[in-house]
Amino acid sequence: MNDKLLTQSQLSASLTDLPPLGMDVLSLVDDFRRYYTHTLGRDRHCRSAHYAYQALVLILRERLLERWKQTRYAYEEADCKQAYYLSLEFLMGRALGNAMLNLGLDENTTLALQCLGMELEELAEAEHDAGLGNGGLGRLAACFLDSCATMQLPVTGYGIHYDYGMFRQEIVGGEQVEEPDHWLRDGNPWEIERPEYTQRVHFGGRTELHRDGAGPLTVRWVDTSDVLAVPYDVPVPGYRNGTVNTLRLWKAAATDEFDLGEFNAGFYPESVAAKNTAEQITLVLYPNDTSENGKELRLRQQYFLASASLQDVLARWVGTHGHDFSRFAEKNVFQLNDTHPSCAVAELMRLLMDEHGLGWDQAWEITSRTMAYTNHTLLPEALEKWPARLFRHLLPRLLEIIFEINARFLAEVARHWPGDTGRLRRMSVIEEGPEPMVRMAYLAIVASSSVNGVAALHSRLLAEGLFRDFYDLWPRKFNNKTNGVTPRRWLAWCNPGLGRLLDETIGVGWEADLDRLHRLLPLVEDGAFRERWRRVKRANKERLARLVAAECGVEFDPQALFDVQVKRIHEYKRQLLNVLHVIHLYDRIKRGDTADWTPRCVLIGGKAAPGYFMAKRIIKLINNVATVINADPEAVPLLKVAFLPNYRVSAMETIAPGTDLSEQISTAGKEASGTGNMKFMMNGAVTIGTLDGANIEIREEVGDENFFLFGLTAEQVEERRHHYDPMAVVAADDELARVLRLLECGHFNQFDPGIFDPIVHSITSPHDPWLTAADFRSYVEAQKRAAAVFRDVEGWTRMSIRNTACSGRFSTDRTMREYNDEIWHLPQVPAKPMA
Ligand code: 26Q
Repeated sequence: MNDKLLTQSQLSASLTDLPPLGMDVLSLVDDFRRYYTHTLGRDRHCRSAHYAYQALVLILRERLLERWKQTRYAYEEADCKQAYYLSLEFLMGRALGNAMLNLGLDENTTLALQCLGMELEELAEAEHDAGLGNGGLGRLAACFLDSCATMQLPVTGYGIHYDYGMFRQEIVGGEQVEEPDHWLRDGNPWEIERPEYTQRVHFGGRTELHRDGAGPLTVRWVDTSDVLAVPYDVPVPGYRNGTVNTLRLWKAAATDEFDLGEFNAGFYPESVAAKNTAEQITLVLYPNDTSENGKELRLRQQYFLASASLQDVLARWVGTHGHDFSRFAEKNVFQLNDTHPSCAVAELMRLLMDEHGLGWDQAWEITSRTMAYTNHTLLPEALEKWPARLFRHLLPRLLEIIFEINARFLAEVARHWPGDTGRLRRMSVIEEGPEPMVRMAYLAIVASSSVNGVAALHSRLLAEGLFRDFYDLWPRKFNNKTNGVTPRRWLAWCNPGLGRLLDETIGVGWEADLDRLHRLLPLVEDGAFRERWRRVKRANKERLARLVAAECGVEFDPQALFDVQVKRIHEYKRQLLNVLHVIHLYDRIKRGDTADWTPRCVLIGGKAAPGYFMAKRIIKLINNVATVINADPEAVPLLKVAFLPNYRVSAMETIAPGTDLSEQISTAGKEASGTGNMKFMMNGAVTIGTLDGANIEIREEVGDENFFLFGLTAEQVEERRHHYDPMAVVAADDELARVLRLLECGHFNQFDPGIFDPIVHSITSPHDPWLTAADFRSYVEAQKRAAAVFRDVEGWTRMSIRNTACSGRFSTDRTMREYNDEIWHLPQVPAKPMA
């Protein structure tokens, strides 16, 4: 027999079955040199960190790829249920450190680089953040993916491959200037284009009824303008477990079909221009963190994501199960990250009925069993609504389906509450009026088997307030899933000093079992341990001070209290309250009221939506106040203020470990959860905060003696609104009156008279929705308590340790366990072992 030749199946196996790559230092050094010289073509004259970064990525990438394949094989063979996380945002940040850490290569790559005479930190800085998100919601999606891979859950993220992510913020003359974020300028070595899985997405056109012989009446969506969706896959490694899950990002591409009519008529430019319209869909992320109503391009993005992702899942289903959909709902679940991808509800109905021939009832059964919706906001004005007119123009078939869903839903409401027309009007998916609107949250609720909020208070307020009617109808749909953050990025990677201390004291393994941090509690009373804790914090504060010096040109003294508020700039988050306190401290310094002073460095950072006037004016105020205070020799030893430009994921990796006091000061009842609060806590910061969002649960975990609480409760806020009189508050509080006078008299805007008048007006208006003045006094008192404890070095260290020790609950591993136990019901599937 011809034993030299390989059979076809041996050949195809030998094509993809390779011996595992080495994970030892020598293999890494060898591979690095080969990539650097032979793949990237660099030599000893090259001094740029960029190519060294590229070589390092190639090393990690191939080690990810081999595990990625083993994970796919495992999911295929198990033929198990899978979940799909649909999100317009995945705020991934940098991938290098995460890949090193999760592959278990962090020590060996550091050693390999040392052998080659290079510094990891310098290479890591060469990576652009993947800023494909606005803030909390997008970063939450990224943390979820990390935890799902770590828990070996078959979960795929579906998102958009934006050419431009979140804008880069520059501060010019104290004001925000937005610059485009061309994060793909140097290419993205982490992604893999998979044109073989391209999907086609329809827009526009009209619908037609059709009957084939004696068959059922069917609908055709015709005369559409189509756009191709090309997937780019990003690997999502689990923590040292051989699993690599997938984030699939869709990029829009024009179909190659020219508009022949226009082309032949001699309108060549017009026919080519269509290409631009198609590719615009994934050009740029919308930089608003609340809904911006009515923008057609945004609705195109949303439908593009929903349609491409669902077609992808259905194509895989048909590929393995044929056209039998009877078990589809047992095997698939879609988690909607807010209403942004909620077109998916109507799109799944359309695909099942119009493309796969199912009847309404079977399609509805599948849709309503597979959809689950997460809400991230309590602000009624932030609930997404789209004009029905726009829907009809862009997605005519979807609007028909939405009307039918609504008609059947309202019939159910009418059966439940006969004659209650007020309720029908309130609950309708279509808001009636001169411009009828589609209420996306209601569509998502009606079609989902689960509706969840993101912190206990938030979920309760959804049921009692915003979605009350729906809760009355379907109480069992509603549930809470308190957010978390991944302890791999937000502790192990960003705070290696603390990580080492943990390994040496509570033992290894806390990264994937964060409740073990409780083992720190007995060490609180160990003086030598507290000293080691302080040394770690001190080094992290020095690192943060270097960042602030480099980015803001302000010197922070690491001995001082580092008081930090970083998040999107929004009135409800009350950066203004923080500034009022800073001005009050400055006023005390100028009055000589500085006995028992705690020196303090206040850092504020965050982006404002480009069209949000008040948020931008608040940024200007922070910068002006910083300029005045930092230039005053009397203030300098006691108080420093800096605004950090371009706050982003990679900046937070330096900020959280170096923070003493975490500012979580939103008006109670407005912040759905918050997740920055958890990152700070994990890294040993103490929180000053209101009873809002997850702050409540943070305080429950750590105990009220280790949390600086202030302010009205959510209930008190709602009650107070009815008779709110901020001028009376000011009249009764001389220190607040003095702060407002400093603002009014132009002390911080000598050259721009009047620019802060809108801010003074908002604080003193009886209609101020954020009740800033109402919480001023109790905030100042809480700040005084914090300052006093900080002077008691041992007392503060105890609080700091207790905060880390009690942060285990805020790991997204816990959050994902709850999603899985109560909503998804996925098996844990380990990757196939490597040969
Ligand atoms: C919608 C339509 C059109 C344009 C933009 C948008 C849009 C985009 C982003 C609306 C909202 C967002 C982002 C919201 C967000 O980040 N919410 C935060 O979610 C976190 C994770 O659950 C919570 O911790 C925060 O409390 C919540 O504010």
